[in-house]
Amino acid sequence: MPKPLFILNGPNLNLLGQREPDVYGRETLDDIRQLCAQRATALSLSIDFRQTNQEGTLVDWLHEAKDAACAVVLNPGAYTHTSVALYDAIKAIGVPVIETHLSNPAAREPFRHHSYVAPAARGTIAGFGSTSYVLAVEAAARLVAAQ
Ligand code: CA2
Repeated sequence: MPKPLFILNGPNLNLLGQREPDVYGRETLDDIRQLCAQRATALSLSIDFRQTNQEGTLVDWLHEAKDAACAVVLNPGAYTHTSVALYDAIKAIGVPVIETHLSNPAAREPFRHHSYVAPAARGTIAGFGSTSYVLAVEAAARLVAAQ
């Protein structure tokens, strides 16, 4: 078994399933955790699934991933559009990071069109609801297998 796949979730994603189902779907973050765990197990990966509302905690977890994770699936939430600190952390760790979004920010308000994370990430998956996470787990498994 390789090191676990970190799946890191940023601010307000703990509220999933309670508000804005038209944008983010009806599933809770725990539902998404279970989907990811099932897919990861089928791909012989383990996951470490976390959520925080704190930008600095996401930075700390990315630093931790440097030695402890095979890859990172990251939904930075609104920090996608504001955080140079996340860009710097991803650049610093040398572990592939897959930027992942439930919605398609490019099709939403203009302030969501820029991502500070995208230029540092290995790639981005967005717009498929909870399936974005499943696709990101699959992409991570391929990256790990190719390493
Ligand atoms: O589509 C995504 O996954 C986002 O990362 C979600 C962020 C948003 O700021 C990004 O532009 C795109 C927001 C997550 C907020 O989640 C909520 C869940 C339920 C109710 C309200 C917000």
